[in-house]
Amino acid sequence: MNMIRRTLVAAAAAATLALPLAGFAQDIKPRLIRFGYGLNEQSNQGRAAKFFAEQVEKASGGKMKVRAIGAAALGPDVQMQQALIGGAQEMMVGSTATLVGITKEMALWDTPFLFNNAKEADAVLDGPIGQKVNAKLTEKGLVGLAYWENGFRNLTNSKRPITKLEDLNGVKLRVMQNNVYLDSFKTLGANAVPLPFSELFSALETNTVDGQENPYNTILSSKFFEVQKYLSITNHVYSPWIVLVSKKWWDGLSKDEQKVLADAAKASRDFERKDTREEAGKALADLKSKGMQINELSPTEAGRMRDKLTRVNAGIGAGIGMDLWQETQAELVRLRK
Ligand code: TK8
Repeated sequence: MNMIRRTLVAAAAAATLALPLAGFAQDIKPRLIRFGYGLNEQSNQGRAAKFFAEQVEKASGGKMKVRAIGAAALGPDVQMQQALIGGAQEMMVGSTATLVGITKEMALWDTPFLFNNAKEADAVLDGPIGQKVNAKLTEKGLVGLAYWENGFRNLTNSKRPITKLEDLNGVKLRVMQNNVYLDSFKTLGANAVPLPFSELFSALETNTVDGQENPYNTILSSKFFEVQKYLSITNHVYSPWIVLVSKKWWDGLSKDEQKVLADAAKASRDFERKDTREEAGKALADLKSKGMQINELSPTEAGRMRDKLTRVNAGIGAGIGMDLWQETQAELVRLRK
């Protein structure tokens, strides 16, 4: 071997050793990941999707590229879930509530007043119970990477402030496509109508429905204040989002590629929860300044609503299995000590 050749071989070997991303597809083309979501780019969901994309790009040295596509341009939650299962789309983030038709255990998170605060939600979602529920997705062709915060949900409508249970009578209220929500609001006396989120603004605008329920952040970012006069603070349920991957596609990734996505999902979860909570802390004042009339239910009325809603709990327990239900109740008791 002559001198030049030896130097070249050594240099090539050094370059290979220095390559930190040896487990990545060495094609010229980066892996393209379509990451769909339902809210707009200016929402907390949009900001976190962008953060996730940046993390993946950085950690993979540009070998994996996330195209975050918002405003349900790839379809509403339910449609994207099917695209992931079939392998036609790689990733998404959406409400756990819209997943219940696929994985019944997800209905646990729809239990009215399950969590008293975000700290409890984080502990249960990120702990063994959250993992157990998440793991159920794999039998259905989905991989869940992290729970993000959608948030505590509150009621808005165009008819009247909801100051007591009876005020909900006959209010045509959009709910997510989920039986627990449907039962809950029927139980409260509303005329509950399931609709995908992507159809909600126009349904409110055209008075097809009178009201809806979502966290402050969404009421703000989706400009529901333009078509809703009254916001009644109920905090009736804590709603998580979940970052999902197509299992069909995931199974074809290298271990290193899977790790990049899993790590980025965790980092985006921490970013998202912090960002969401900061925004929620200011949102009420923002919504007021946009002209919304805001009221808080009196403790007595909140209690009446709570009592009525706990009646749907038996159905949730039966649906998800009593073991999971009791384990969750026990964990909450432990956390509250
Ligand atoms: C966004 C939805 C939304 C949810 C809803 O795709 O549908 O009301 O709160 O966040 O998942």
